[in-house]
Amino acid sequence: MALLPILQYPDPRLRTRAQTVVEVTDETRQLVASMFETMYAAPGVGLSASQVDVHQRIIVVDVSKERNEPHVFINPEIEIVDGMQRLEEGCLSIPGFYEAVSRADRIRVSAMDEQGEAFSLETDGYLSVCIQHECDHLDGKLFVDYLSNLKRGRIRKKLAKLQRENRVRR
Ligand code: K1U
Ligand code: ZN
Repeated sequence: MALLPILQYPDPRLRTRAQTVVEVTDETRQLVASMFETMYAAPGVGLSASQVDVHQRIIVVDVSKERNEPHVFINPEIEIVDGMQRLEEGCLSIPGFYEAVSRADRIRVSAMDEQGEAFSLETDGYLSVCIQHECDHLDGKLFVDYLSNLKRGRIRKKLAKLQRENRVRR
């Protein structure tokens, strides 16, 4: 297992569309273990392989308070079941910024698990939001893309300033 560096917005690699996983191997399972380690350390409630510069369709999620309900989705496909919700979202690639985004409430996700077995899960609320956010990453989409140009521009400027300041301090 290893802590993996997380790409920071506006890194263009975050816009890459991830490839379908053809076979789940020991290498896939090692990547998943490192993604969980990285997500828990950040700390975060989800992480996509895209954010650690591995462009394969893999996401990990754990929205439980006790941090003991890990979910792995390989090649996830989302079907919207019903409803809409609006919750605040953050992103480990855009640290320090939280904004409300409207998304589907109840969804069904079909995917493969770490053994390569197909499964599906129906869920809503925070877990649903987090899965949708992570699946967006696999398509090169970020939560700031749902915001107005004005809000996105402000976030970009503030982040650039913070990144400049960090570079000077080091
Ligand atoms: O994809 C990511 O960058 C992870 C992101 C997931 C997410 C958060 C909120 C709504 C939708 C998706 C994060 O985990 S940001 C950090 C965060 O929300 C958090 C961190 C520690 C404890 C609780 C939440
Ligand atoms: Zn994110």
